[in-house]
Amino acid sequence: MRVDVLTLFPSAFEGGPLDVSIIKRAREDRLLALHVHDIREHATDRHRSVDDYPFGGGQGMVMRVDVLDTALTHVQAEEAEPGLVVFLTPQGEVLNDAIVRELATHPRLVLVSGRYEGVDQRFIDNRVDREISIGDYIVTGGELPAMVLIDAVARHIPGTLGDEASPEEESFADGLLEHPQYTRPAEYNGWTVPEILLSGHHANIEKWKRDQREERTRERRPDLLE
Ligand code: 4FV
Repeated sequence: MRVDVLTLFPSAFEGGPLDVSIIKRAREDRLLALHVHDIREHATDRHRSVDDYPFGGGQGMVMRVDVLDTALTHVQAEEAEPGLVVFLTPQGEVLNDAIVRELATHPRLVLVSGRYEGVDQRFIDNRVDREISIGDYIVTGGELPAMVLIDAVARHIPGTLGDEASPEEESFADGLLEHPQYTRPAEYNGWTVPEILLSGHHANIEKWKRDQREERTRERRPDLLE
């Protein structure tokens, strides 16, 4: 999979969560190709401005349609096949496991990380395929949301997780939360491990895990059961 990111802060994507562990290895193994692009390189005026005051007044600044459109056209042209354009915004569909799995089926994604109050609506109306939110709260920029999306999607690229885990057997895959996990030491501070997990009785253990997942989901996320 190829992922391009359009951002005003390319350095945010260096030396961070996309440069360690599983994602780092996926990039080294050429399972994931990440290309980060500076939107400001496509500013045309002598102040290299990428934003301006909102028409109709209001607080803050808005990112310019001409700069974003030029930047996106340039990036899309780097490959024969254009990528699915995803704009990270609080106005988007809230990201969940089903959306992550759908995005992971695309050979190329082009993510747009905004800043300021937002971007000119004409860019969204004419050049964006999907608007995605990572949750109902506001962060300072679209960079972290883009990294969250890249990390979640990359886990579904065949070979990325290796035999560590399969995305099929995890929370949300079947709409249930995960069961409690335990490991050595079996004894610590008087805090004990459920006997059943030490019993070696696989059928009983699997039933316990299933019951725990259903109970937790009922208690914590009944919305998932609907
Ligand atoms: C956001 C979110 C988010 C809004 C204005 C960046 C900020 C600023 N993006 N999911 N929640 N974006 O808060 O995706 O430009």
